[in-house]
Amino acid sequence: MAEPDASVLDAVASALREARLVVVATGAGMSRESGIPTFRDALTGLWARFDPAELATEDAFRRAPARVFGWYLWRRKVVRAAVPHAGYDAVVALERFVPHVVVVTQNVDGLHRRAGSGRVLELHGSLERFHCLAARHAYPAEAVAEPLEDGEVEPPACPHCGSPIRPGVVWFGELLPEREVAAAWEAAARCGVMLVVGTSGLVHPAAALPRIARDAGAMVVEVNPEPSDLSSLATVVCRGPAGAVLPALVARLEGPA
Ligand code: BJW
Repeated sequence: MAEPDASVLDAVASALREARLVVVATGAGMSRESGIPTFRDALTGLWARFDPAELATEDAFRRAPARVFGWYLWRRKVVRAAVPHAGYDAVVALERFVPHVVVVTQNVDGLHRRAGSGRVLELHGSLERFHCLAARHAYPAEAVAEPLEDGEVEPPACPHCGSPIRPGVVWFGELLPEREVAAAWEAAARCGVMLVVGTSGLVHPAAALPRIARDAGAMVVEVNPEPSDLSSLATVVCRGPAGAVLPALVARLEGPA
């Protein structure tokens, strides 16, 4: 896919140069060029007959714990084998040009941290954290071994209360982590530019962040090869993949103003 017009990229680069705080709000499309399927891509292989939206709930886990737990361990394996692409490096590089950069991600893959971003707020948890279903007792990730084969995996029992261990992610109907939400909402209300990268904008409350930024006067820039639910409220739309658009923006910041 071609890059957006040079004039669009120039306008965004110039707003980035002026901003004191930039929020980079990312979704699953951010990781696609690292080989991680988006949440709404159809699953392949062993998991092709399942709908992710129907696996990512407490009800699904209660009904079929081994299926849901096995699916998350398979995804953890895919993520562990993935390497952050050039768009991730560009987000890290932004920190050289903007006094404050906050990454607010819906992703559970940890790629922003692995790439080296300094301030990352994970709104939907992480594939590398676990806790028990009943009491949320933390369970060490290193105690959850990679299974020899992909497929169903019985979750271990909590050593404190015997309840099954579940992934430390936020399922539908669950509250997002309070501290991350407070920090993300504050950053959205104060930023000069928000880059909204690779999200369909379907899932709340994360989908509200661009509107908060826009209402507070920020430039909201959508980076996505396809239109999304957020396109109409974006100030500027960069139609293209994260791995091309974000490095192109940083290249402009590196050049003469
Ligand atoms: C590229 C690209 C490339 C491709 N470069 N881009 C208000 C209105 C309506 C409903 C609600 C509402 N408030 C709350 C709700 C209910 C619900 C909700 O939002 N439902 C909607 C589906 C309608 N929300 C919740 O339940 C939330 N909790 C909550 O609100 O608590 C309070 C409450 C409690 C009880 C009752 C009611 C309220 C929790 C939401 C948790 C979401 N969790 C998941 C799973 C996490 C664990 C896991 O990964 O398994 O998070 S769902 C899933 O969707 C995952 C994602 O983080 C999230 C967002 O998906 P995302 O990132 O946008 O990905 P995709 O796949 O949708 O889009 C990819 C995009 O990338 C596309 O646009 C592509 O074009 C693009 N792309 N290649 C750039 N190379």
